[in-house]
Amino acid sequence: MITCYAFGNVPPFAQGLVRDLRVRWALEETGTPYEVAIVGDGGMPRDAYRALQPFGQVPAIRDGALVLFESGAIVMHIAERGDGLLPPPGDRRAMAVEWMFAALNTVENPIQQLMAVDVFFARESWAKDARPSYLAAVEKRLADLEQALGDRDYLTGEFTAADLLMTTVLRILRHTDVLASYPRLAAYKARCEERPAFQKALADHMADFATPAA
Ligand SMILES: N[C@@H](CCC(=O)N[C@@H](CS)C(=O)NCC(=O)O)C(=O)O
Repeated sequence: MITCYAFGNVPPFAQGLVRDLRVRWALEETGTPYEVAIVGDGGMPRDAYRALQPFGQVPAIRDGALVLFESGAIVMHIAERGDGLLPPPGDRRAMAVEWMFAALNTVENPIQQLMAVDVFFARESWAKDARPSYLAAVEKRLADLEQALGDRDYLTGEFTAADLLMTTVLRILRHTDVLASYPRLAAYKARCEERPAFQKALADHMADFATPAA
């Protein structure tokens, strides 16, 4: 049985975005049995948790003797052991893995930076000055991503772990209306979010917070 570590409480802006959602979604898609262990807020003390996750961040998982951190590595691990998130080894799998890295390295970085100036540093004057350039960087990535997606339903044609990760990355923009300018991306994100596995993962993720968003 896999144990997925998640925070017991986060501010409302983060609920529905915390990266254990990626892990829960992958576990649900593959039908992998799992349990959730809460970190902090009456669960596992955060100091002790650092033995599992060197940066004190979630997610991490325990799978037998294996402890893993980094949401991308965890999703890859789950996808390799279950069915439905990665094609068999070969060219199609390589392309799915390519898009997993694109989601986390190329698309998430500018989106996370925009989130930082909008939320974490919202009161700083430098953040207000810098926002237009952070926004422009996001818009450039989204335009290129929409172009690359073309008229396909999913990044490589079939739903894979890459779409799972990309969807959770695009969700980080929910405090803005940026995605509305990219209708094919917005439809792509909605298509992925409609999946029953995502809906179950999101409901459970939200239910675990001690202080739910109003
Ligand atoms: N690259 C890491 C990022 C993990 C991460 O940033 N986790 C956030 C929650 S979504 C966290 O634990 N933040 C608390 C902190 O950094 O202290 C991953 O994908 O797992």
